[in-house]
Amino acid sequence: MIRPIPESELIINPDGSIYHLNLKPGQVADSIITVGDPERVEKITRYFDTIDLKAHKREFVTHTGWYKGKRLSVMSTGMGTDNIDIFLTELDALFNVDFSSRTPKSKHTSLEIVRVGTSGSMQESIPAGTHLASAYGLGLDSLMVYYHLPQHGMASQLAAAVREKLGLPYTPYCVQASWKLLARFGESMQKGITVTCPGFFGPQGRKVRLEPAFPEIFNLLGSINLGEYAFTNFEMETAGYYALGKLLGHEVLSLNAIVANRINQTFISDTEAILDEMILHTLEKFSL
Ligand code: R1P
Ligand code: URA
Repeated sequence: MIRPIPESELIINPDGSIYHLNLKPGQVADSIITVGDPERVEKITRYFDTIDLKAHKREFVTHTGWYKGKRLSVMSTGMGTDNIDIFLTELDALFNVDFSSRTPKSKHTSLEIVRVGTSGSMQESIPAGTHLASAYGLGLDSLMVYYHLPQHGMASQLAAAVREKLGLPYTPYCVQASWKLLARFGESMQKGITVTCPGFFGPQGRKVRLEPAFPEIFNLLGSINLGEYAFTNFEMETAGYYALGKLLGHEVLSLNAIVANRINQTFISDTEAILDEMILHTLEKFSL
């Protein structure tokens, strides 16, 4: 007999909802748009025909409803891969764990998850205003130290090249996007390797009052030339999504609205307009 997952490991609230996401099985669609900013959820679901469920707890806001005949959920995660650990583990449990027996279900449900987020470009040729689909996510954060992520092929070569270029004391992790979702949602977009950082300032080479340890990080990464894709942009979640998504058996793609260009030090004034275009594109592709 399979041992139930103990109460301390999979925490279910008294009302039957999962601990952080505050959701019960059945309340989330198997096609999901994710965002960092909780206020962006409503900016997406205002286009829905109906919204059947709204829930929130902490930074995790969820709306589930219908867009042109397609059942979708839109969920916010807050910032950083530590949040993605909580988000993807609990989201997966809602589908793949039987809450009454507290055991994994024998039939696996694979989700389609598309992140719609903002990002900064590290290539002069990719200006603010660009829509970019992440072909790979390279994580400079430590989340994957705590899981068993197999690393091979191009992804492991990219991770080794970054370690060498920056002289890091550890090897980053690198994971490919869902090729299926990349073809479907990213076909018309710029593609590249997204570098996921454990912070917005120092880890992305930004100086406000403190001197970053790698002030040239965007030039160093931007100059690595290996394979089909260049290192193109910084953000804070993609690699965590790709790595945990792969381990949990889900299709994941990260779409980035480039709001800053780090080389020519520009920031787009109307971030809402470029995000809105990406939102409408994503909704349309889901509805086809
Ligand atoms: C930093 O400003 C935040 O913006 C990006 C980063 O990944 C980080 O979460 O994504 P979102 O716009 O989705 O939050
Ligand atoms: N989000 C990031 O993490 N970095 C940027 O430069 C812009 C958005």
